[in-house]
Amino acid sequence: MTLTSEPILTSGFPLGSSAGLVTAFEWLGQPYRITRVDMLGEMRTDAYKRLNGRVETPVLVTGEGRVLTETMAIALWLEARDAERRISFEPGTPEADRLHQFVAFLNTGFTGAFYPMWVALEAEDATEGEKETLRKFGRSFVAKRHEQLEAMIGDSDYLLGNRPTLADAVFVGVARWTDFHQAIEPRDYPRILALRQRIEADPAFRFAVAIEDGKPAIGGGAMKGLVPLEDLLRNTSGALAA
Ligand SMILES: N[C@@H](CCC(=O)N[C@@H](CS)C(=O)NCC(=O)O)C(=O)O
Repeated sequence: MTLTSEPILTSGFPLGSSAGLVTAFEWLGQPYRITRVDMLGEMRTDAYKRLNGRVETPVLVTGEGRVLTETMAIALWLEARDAERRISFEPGTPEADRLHQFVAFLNTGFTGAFYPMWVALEAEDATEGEKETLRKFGRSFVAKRHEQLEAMIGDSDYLLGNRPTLADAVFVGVARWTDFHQAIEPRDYPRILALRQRIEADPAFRFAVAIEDGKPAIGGGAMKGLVPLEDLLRNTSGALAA
């Protein structure tokens, strides 16, 4: 297999935040491919470490074969290609500034709040007491960021008006972690809950989850096929990100 001119996005499973960016690609509607990455297994290999030295998903390989990591960088890459402004706003406008503000908050404070809970889950050497401390702090961080996000949400259907944008995509990839960790009571944050329910019912997100789960899925037609990780790694050695 050789890499095509279509960009390739990794979809990390289980429960990768990258499902948000897959959702964004679906909403954008431009051709792309997906490489599924088992974050508990094949992501830990030396070959993957050469793709992303921080051993994380998401990773985007552009049509030119450049490797781009970090959710925010990939979101801005999508914005730059969204000439029809389906999921973003004209750069330089107040709406675009606000979109960046939401994406930054979601990708830093909101996403980061869950990290103690992931650490508690994965820390093999931690005592039960240490894990409980991590979970306790995690729950309070997640609750604080939920309160803040709840206050940021207005009366519109989506974060920035009545159509979904990159901000909604970044949100939906992460917001579901509350269920897995049972970090907060979702009904305490009715605007966030309504937003989640709206986007989680969207065919684009349902497609992203089906791909994550390894189920057959078609999507809106922009996704042109799956690329095995070994092919992606073979074809990107020599074009790696920092
Ligand atoms: N700063 C990175 C963080 C990405 C991130 O946290 N990825 C998680 C999955 S959603 C990951 O790969 N974690 C690796 C691990 O759990 O070991 C970004 O925004 O893209």
